[in-house]
Parts: sequence; structure tokens; C-alpha cells
Amino acid sequence: MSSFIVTLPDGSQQTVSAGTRPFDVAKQISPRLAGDAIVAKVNGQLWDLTRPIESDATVEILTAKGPEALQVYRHSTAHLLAAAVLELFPETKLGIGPPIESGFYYDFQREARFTPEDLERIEAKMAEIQKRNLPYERKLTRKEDGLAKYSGDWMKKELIEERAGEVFSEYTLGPNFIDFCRGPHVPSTEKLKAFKLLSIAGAYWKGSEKNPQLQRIYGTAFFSKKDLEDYLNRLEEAKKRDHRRLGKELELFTVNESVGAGLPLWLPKGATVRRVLEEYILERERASGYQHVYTPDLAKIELYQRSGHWEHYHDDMFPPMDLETEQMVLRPMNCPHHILIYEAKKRSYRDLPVRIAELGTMYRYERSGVLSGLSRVRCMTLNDAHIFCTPDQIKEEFTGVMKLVEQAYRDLGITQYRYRLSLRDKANKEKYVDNDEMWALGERVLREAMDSLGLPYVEAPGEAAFYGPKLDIQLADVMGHEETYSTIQIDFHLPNQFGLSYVAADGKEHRPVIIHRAIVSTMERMVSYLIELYAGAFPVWLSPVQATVLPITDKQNEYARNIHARLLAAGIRAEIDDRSEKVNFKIREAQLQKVPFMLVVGTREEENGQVSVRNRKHGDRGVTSVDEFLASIQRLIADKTPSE
Ligand code: TSB
Ligand code: ZN
Repeated sequence: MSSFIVTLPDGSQQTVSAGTRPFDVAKQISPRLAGDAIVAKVNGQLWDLTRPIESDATVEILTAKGPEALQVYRHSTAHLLAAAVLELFPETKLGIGPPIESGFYYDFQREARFTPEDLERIEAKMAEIQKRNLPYERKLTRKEDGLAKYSGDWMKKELIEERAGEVFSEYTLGPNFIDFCRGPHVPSTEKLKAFKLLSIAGAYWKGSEKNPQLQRIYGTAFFSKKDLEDYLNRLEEAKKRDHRRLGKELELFTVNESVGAGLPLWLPKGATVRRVLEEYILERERASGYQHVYTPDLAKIELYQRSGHWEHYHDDMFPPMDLETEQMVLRPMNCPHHILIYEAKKRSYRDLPVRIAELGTMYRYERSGVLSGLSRVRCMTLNDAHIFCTPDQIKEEFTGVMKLVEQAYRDLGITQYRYRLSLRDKANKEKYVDNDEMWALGERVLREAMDSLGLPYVEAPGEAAFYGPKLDIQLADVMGHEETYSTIQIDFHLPNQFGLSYVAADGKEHRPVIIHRAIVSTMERMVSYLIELYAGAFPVWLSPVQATVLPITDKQNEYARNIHARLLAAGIRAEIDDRSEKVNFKIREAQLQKVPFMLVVGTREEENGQVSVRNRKHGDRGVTSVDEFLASIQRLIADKTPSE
């Protein structure tokens, strides 16, 4: 029997014989470690604690902390879920069951729909099986044997057929459950301490609408009951803030089946918030030397063939439209149009930087499964600009954009964000332009700019634009889920594709660089964020309705209308509720609509030419004159006070 050298996490080396399991190694270090162990890493690869080590190795024992162990733990819980489903509903066929950012899911095929009551039963069954302390056992199966064994199971057959290699692993859990799976898992259900099933949804096999629909059960799992409870509390809080729910309750936007998924309709109140945001950013840009343009939402396909969008971004575009003699496409980005505007005129170094901006509408074929309310849509309007500058000007322009971002975040009340340096995936030649020198240069420029601003960032390979690296600003929602909002991108590619130039001081033609940038992201995504940030109670300057006048009885309607008119004349977005309802009812409604100020008027207010001010947050604010109220609300608007 041969023996192997194992390097332990503390750097010490130990000789162990072939077939030793990481679990034995852990036990040798300390019984406590063996007890706490969740999974191992052998030569950097996640590995079952009970799977024998096959060659010289560095072994790391992962305990119940950190994202890698949590993924394995959650994936193991997904198996427990599947085992429970098979015990209760033996006719069910299994799809896949991976861990996800917030937990795990498992896809099932079954005639009858799972009901919420089923979910409870399944969860109870999971708890029952968990207590049996069943081991997760790995075994190897040859491809041909697997195909024979699973000939009646189309999903498994497909997965096996796709698999490279002649042998694959399967894991069993108890007598009923066996799934074809890479692993690893926790050694036994004994390790699983806290889980909860959350919801049922439809999901297509492999995410494609062309395939049969399966039933997906979502759940989550944590290392401790306390972590699970904290998570569930946050989930409750998040549900209350969910922009899709508030979008409906506050009449901000709607999605109509007849228009299609990912194509929201902005209702008057949502449109007001959006317009205020648009006007705000246009004004900031004007003050920073941007020139605004209008360009069409579509163009000939050749334009995108030239830019490289067709080659590298094709999967995210809507299919072309055939016209008489040409093909048109809906634009997925605004850059080519802005480039043509730059090109329309001879440019000298004295004109640079040229900053061309537009609230540009664009279309992306996001897959149906990832669409969500306003935050991920198929038709979106980006606060876009393309800065054409000399290489020497990149740093200053970058800094200018960063200042705009910081100012905008301050004004909008956004305080939590992270910087992400998004780089290409070097191996993926299809998605990214192939030009090492250009990528290295773009990356260096971004790092230097961030370093000189003293800003920290995390790196993300595989997140760049196809034409260059970007500095993204990531905002997290209540659940900690991050999305990109602002972005600053360095592009040496498109200037080449379009042969752009400017005449430099030496009288010769030189090539400009393009900085693509978005300050407040798309109107859709930013408004979705603001709805959740403020739970619908927007700061006064962004509120769709800033004040509503509430007459106590019909006798004050006349006076109330008069005040309403004065508010409108002063530029306040005001409403009046002169229905013959009890004033308390009207107040409750205005409160639910999160209107910042309610101006209640009765006989006494009318006699004194005053209003009783109620604030949605602080309640009764006393009686004042209309002029005084106007002065104070105008101050709140001008200062963009975040809450009142
Ligand atoms: C900045 N050409 C550049 C532009 O000049 C561009 O389009 N960059 S992008 O592809 O990164 O998109 C810009 C921003 O749009 C993203 O950072 C993101 O905040 C937002 N966005 C992207 N896709 C969607 C979507 N499907 N729904 C809502 N917003 C989106
Ligand atoms: Zn662009």
C-alpha cells in the first residue's frame, strides 16, 4: 500500500496512506475540528470529508463559516428536500438542485401542482429525515450504465449525455434518493441545523421556454437557527419594501401581459418620479459640460456589425426586423449613435473632451426568468453619455464622472455602495474583443484613477463590457443582493472600429478614447432602488404628490380649492380630496399613499386663512399660514431633504 504526503492548512506536512479521508485528517488534528467540519478542500478543490484522498495533497478542513461551506451545506439541504419529495410523492422526477445566493432550489417534474400545504408537509418530512442522520454517499457509475439505468428519465438522460468523460458520480441519501451530482456534500444530515422552504415557482428545464415547464421549490438554509431567523425577518421587511408590490399599491407602474414581460408601463405617479429624476440629472450634466442629443431607438444591422455588438452582444439583442431591402435592429446600447454624432464633424484637440449625453432608450433581450419589475427590464432608458477625449484626459474625465456620481448619490440619499472593477474573462474570446494590449491599458488606467482617488474596489473577472473594462458601482437591496447602477467604462475598441480621429496640436490625426458612463443607471433600475430605499415614502422633492388638501366638510371645498390652486401656482405637486368622506378616512388614504403633507382645512382654518399641517412621519405639525407652509416645503424641496 502506498502512502501520500498531505500538507495541512498550518503548513505542516503529514504522511498518510492512500485512501485516507479528510475526515480522518481532521480527527488527527483535533476531535473538535472533526465535529465542526462541513466539507474539505483537497488541492483547492471542494471534496467530501468521507471521500478518500487519492494523491499527494494539501488538505483544508472547512467548518460552518464562509461562503464555500455554506454553498455545500445548502446544496446538501437541497438533496434533503428532494429526498423528502420522493418519499411523499414517489412518482416525481428530479431536475437539478443547486445552491443559490440566498439558499437553494430543486426542480421537479410532476403532474399535480405542489400546493402551499404540500410545502409544509415536505418541510416536516425533511425534518424527519434529517433526524435519521443519513449519510450522503458517493458512488461512481459508468456513462453507459448510467444511460441504461436512467433510460426512462429524460432529464437525467440528457444530463448524462452532455457529460464529458466516461464515469460520473452519483450520491444517495437514504433508500429512496439517488441523484446524479458532482458533489460534494456534508457527510450526514446530522450537520443540517436550520432550513426553511420558501416558495414554489414555475421554471423551464435549462431556463429555456422551448423546454417543458417544471416546478421549482425554493428554500434556504443557515448554519444556525438564529441566522435563519434573522434572514426570515429581513425577508419580511424586504417584502414590505418590494418595489413590485409598492409599485402596485402606490400606482407607480404596471406590467401588462398584452404588452409583454419586462416592458413596464409607467403610471402617472411613477412617471412623475422618473421625470424629476431625469430633470435632475440633465441639469447636473448641463452644469458639467455635457451636450444633450436625441437619437433613434433603432438602426441598420450593419451599424452593430461594425461596432462589434452583433459579434459579441448578439445574444442580448432582439432579433433583426426585415424591411424591404434592409435589416433593422432595436439598439441594445446608445454608443454607435453617439459615435456617429462625434464623427459628423471634424474635431480638433481644442474641442476635446466632447461629452455627448442622452436619456437613451435601448432594448435588451433579457431572458424571461431574470426579469423583475423595474429593476431588470427589456426596454430601458439610460442616463447615458459618451466622452470622447485624448488619452491624457482620461483621468480627469474619470474623476469628473466620479464626482457627479457622488453628488447624485448624496442628493438621492444613497449611502451604501461598493466599487467593482469589472474585467474580462480572458478565456472567453466570444464575449470579449480579443486584444490583450488594449485590455491591459484600460485596466491600468482604471486602477490608477481609483488609486489616485484613494477609493477601494473589488475585482470581478467576466463582468467587463465586450469593448473594455469598467468601474461599476454596486448597490445592494434590503436582502444584500447587489446590482450594478453607475458605470464608467474605458473603450479603445469602438474608436478603432469607426476610425475616429481628432486633429492634434501637431497637425496630425490622432485617435480619441471613449469613456462610456451612466450616472444614475437606467431610469427603471434607479427608480426601483429608490422605491425600496424609501419604502415608497420618497423625499419631498421626489414625491409624486407633495401635498394634498383635505377639507373637513363640503363647506370648506371652495376654500380648499383656492389653496390647492395656490400650491399648484407655486409649483408644488398638490392634490385635493374633496370627496364627501370623513376627514379621518381621507387622512388614512393620504397616509397610505405616503403623501408627505396633508393640509386639513375646517371652519377655523378658513376663518383665519390658515391650514392645519399633518406630516406623514411626524403627524400633526400645527396651524400655519399658506405662505409659511409654502416657504417651508420649498426649502425641503430645494435642499432635497431625504426624509420628512
Ligand atoms: C454606459 N454603453 C454603455 C453606456 O454607455 C452601457 O450600455 N453599459 S451597460 O451595458 O453596462 O449598461 C449600463 C447600465 O444599465 C448598467 O450599469 C445597469 O445599471 C443598467 N442596466 C443594464 N441592463 C439593464 C436591465 N435589463 N434593466 C434595467 N437596467 C439595466
Ligand atoms: Zn456606451
